[in-house]
Amino acid sequence: MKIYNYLLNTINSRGAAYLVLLDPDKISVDRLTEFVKYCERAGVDGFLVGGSLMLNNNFELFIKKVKQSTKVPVIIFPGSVHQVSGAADAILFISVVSGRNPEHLIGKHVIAAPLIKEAGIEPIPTGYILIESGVTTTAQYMNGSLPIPRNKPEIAAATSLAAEYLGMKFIYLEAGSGAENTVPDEMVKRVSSLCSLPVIVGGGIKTPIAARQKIESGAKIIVTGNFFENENNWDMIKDFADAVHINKPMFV
Ligand code: 1GP
Repeated sequence: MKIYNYLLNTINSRGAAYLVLLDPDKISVDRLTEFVKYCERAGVDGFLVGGSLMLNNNFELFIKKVKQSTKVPVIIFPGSVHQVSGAADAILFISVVSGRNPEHLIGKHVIAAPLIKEAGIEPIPTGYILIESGVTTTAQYMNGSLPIPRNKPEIAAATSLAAEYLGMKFIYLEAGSGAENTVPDEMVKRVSSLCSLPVIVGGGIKTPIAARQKIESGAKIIVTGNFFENENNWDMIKDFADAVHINKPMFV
């Protein structure tokens, strides 16, 4: 429970937590150390590592490199059962509760659980909820199930409550990497008010203002990935971190 508690403590002390997603397929290994150090200096609270596809075979090496470059936790955000490594600190043990595909609700988990035990990393049970966000995202396509319509916050809220009753520790409202539209603020509000689990929001967040709006709607953890795959945006990482850390004034 070390990393789970770290995230809860960060939420308590900073108002919310900010995680940066590193997709091994999308970030050049040459600039990885520099980027990770840059993020840590800017106030990023941890890293998620993973991707819906894995086009290269260097997952373990990638995680080791991230771990060597930072003191903040490195958490696997698995796109498949092949993304398990003892080099990380924890893994989001995600069940796609928005879908009705048994493989992504429990099937893959049966295969992954013994691997996680052997790797000795902390599993963090997370109810993962795909939200319609414009064009079909890779996450939606790979999952093979319908996302929740973006104008149906009540379905997202009821799904989150069910995940809470099933014993999940976090809810992840996911618009999908590179989404056209972020998870609607109204949906974040409805989920956060019905369900008492901390809510993670990610997908398509491209401005500090958008990140702050999700926090003001009740999100407790923000994830960005795509936006910083463009190196020209790196100097905005601190603005994102400050926007998320609602206990601190913004842009100081
Ligand atoms: C995807 O929520 C994450 O799983 C991050 O999305 O890459 O669009 O920031 P972006």
